[in-house]
Amino acid sequence: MRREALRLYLVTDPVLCAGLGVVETVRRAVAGGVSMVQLRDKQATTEERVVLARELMQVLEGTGVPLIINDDVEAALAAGADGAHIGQSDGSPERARALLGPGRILGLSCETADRVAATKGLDVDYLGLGPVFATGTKADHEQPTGLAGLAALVAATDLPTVAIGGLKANHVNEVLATGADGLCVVSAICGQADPQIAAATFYSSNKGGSK
Ligand code: TZP
Ligand code: MG
Repeated sequence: MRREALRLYLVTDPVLCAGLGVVETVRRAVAGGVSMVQLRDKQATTEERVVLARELMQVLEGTGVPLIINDDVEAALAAGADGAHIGQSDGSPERARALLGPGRILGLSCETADRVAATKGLDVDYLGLGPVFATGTKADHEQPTGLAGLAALVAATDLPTVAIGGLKANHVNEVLATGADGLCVVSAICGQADPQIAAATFYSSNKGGSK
């Protein structure tokens, strides 16, 4: 996969996206510059994820924006999505890669230096690192890394990396300064009045406030 695809990675949340819906949120967010999309719906069945993934693939057709399915390799395969993303308790990366084959994208979440070290030799395409900051979007998330902790995790791998957790448009410069390839966000785009503007704010010169 291209590292640039990780520049602004949108993870969808069906509750936060309830107003516009996941499909319309993604359509607008991609128009605003989102470079990769992950369908994440913890409550859905594999069949429901396949249906939604197919709708999202229509929206993404011709954009070059990859669609990744969270936690559900079978749904990714059945829908013909670009890949899957797994966490530390979602089955082994080896199993996921064996099912996905060599051509699809496999992402893995890592929260600690030990977990990053354990990816050595694994056939994964990118690492999701964090949470960088505490976030209300993920219940029971692990201890936040902070920006310095993120930098240490990035330095411990040659794989492409994307930072996640509590990230807003005003964090772009600090996150990229750690060496991460991009930012992964949920609430900074999902549930925003205009997901296109929310996405575009990340890489515009006006970051919508300073911090
Ligand atoms: N994994 C680690 S933090 C997180 C996930 C899925 C949620 C990030 O959500 P937000 O709203 O961008 O903080
Ligand atoms: Mg998971």
